[in-house]
Amino acid sequence: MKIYINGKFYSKENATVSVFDHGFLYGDGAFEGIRAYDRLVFRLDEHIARLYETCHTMMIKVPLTKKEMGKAIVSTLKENKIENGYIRAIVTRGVGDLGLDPRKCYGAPTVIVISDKISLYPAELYKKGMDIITVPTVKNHPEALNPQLKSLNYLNNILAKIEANNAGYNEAIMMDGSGYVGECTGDNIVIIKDGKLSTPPHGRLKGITLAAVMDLAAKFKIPAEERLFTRHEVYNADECFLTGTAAEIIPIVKVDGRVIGNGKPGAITNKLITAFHTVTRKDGVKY
Ligand code: PXG
Repeated sequence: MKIYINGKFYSKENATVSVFDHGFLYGDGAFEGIRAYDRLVFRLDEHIARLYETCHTMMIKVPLTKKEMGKAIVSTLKENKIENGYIRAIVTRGVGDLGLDPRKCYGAPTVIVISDKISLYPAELYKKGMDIITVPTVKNHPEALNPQLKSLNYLNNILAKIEANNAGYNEAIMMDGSGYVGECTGDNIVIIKDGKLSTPPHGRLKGITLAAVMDLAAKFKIPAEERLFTRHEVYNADECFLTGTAAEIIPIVKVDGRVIGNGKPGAITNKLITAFHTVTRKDGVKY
């Protein structure tokens, strides 16, 4: 495996950063998870735009243009001969001293691109559907940490994941501070009731997979809305699924012990999954 760091490729063993890098010391950095299917990078421009927006708010000046970042991502895929896989692009504040003051980071931001193969959940769950729970850890208040910031600091989500894992589950639904459904630890959530899709309007990452699913829903003339909903509505939905670059689309068949619909992945969910598989192998940046 070859890993891109600041314009050069390193073997996995030699791909290291300084312990003084603020990405390591404080989670002071940004990242993106991206997927490639049959040598097509899915929604590359959207991922790069989101990475640069996070860096802009964090006041990290990415030392590459967006075009150069796209080239770095594609060259990492080529270097590793990956035709179908996952890409992690990371930009950190760079090397500084032991204080958190970003002005003390004297080096340029660190840019890292890793490409590998991952499947987030066991393969059979994509067919059977997954059983998940809600957890006590609520999402960070959006005015404390905006959910659009895909920063290297994922502790809020990791704590929720630990709660799910401790209870014997793979994934957790996190509520927002008002008790409405927010999102999962690394995925957006969609419920379907009477043929209509609903996803929370705010307090969650504007997922690129979710946007692709909403485009497909529009194409199929399936009504969709962004609105607040509660746990009760999740329990009583006809169908439910999660979306994310790492997770792709995974059906949810039970939440907190309540069976969703008939306990099997629903017809609309399956239709969207099939269409998503087609679109990801058709649209994208070719390499
Ligand atoms: N919400 C959150 C909190 C995320 O981190 C998504 C939604 C889905 O967004 P996209 O744009 O990918 O459809 C994410 C992204 C993991 C992992 O290991 C998950 C993400 C990123 C990195 C790792 O579960 N999810």
